[in-house]
Amino acid sequence: MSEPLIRVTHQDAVRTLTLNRPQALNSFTTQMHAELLAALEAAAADAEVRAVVITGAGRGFCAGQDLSDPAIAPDLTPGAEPKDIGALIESCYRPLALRVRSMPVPVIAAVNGVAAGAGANLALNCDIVVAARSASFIQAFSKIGLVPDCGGTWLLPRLVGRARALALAMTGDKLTAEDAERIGLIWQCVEDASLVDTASTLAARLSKMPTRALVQTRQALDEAGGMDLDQALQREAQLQRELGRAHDYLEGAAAFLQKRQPTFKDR
Ligand code: T3D
Repeated sequence: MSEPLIRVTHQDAVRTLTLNRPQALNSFTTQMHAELLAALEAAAADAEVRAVVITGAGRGFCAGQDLSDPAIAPDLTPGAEPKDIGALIESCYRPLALRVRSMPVPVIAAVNGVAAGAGANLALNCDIVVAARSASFIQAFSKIGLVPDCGGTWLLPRLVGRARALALAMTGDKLTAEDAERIGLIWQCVEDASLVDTASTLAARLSKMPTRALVQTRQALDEAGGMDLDQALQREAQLQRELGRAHDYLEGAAAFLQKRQPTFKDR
């Protein structure tokens, strides 16, 4: 039997999904897309899962689209009809970015090596990005005549501002993990040997927190980008009204007052 392109492991309430095409730096084929989406759907549907970690096998995190995939690679025969890359984005990268961004649990990217093109933006769609010091981020699209996809045009200016977003996207230069942390593209750069431990400790910690509130925090932050202050304040009131009636708030407040550890369960 052939190796799965997404390795799925589970420890306590944490589901880890490992991109598994190390020989091609875990670049995306349509099969890997299908397996990753299915693994994310399964994690979303499983009430036992309270945090997800996405990482890569081997020396890379993900080098974006597999440019040699016959379904996508340009046909170099003179006069050949160009392939419809937009259709690939619609059928694979758009569902992937939307799925990661709407997961009902926190999602951590543990970036173990180079993250290029859509691979970089897969990581940036995650809620918290931790990267090994030897990892790097490359908006490789401009080098092959494309624009950032997998949400890159939306994510980059929000994360690092228009000036840095444009420079990263136009030059396609490699950004080290250390610099990615410095400019606020990612949360944390750690020593290579500490990556797995840092990501799993963080995921375990988040898995014990009030999941619904964490996920609504992500949604509120994303929505607030398109709102004025008063709209954001109204949305906050609406969310607090809903969360204030839920188990986790009552448990969290009671545990604080009773000086004990809370047990959260809303998802
Ligand atoms: O159709 C479309 O393009 C639409 C989709 C768009 C979404 C996108 O993601 S566009 C961006 C696609 N990605 C890239 O352009 C990145 C291409 N890769 C690289 O520039 C370099 O590989 C890296 C900078 C990421 C890493 O460089 P390095 O020197 O560490 O490794 P390498 O030797 O280049 O790669 C190792 C192997 O992985 C190599 O195979 P080999 O020679 O050992 O058999 C290489 O060909 C393969 N590989 C790396 N990236 C890809 C890939 N194979 C297919 N597709 C890749 N994207």
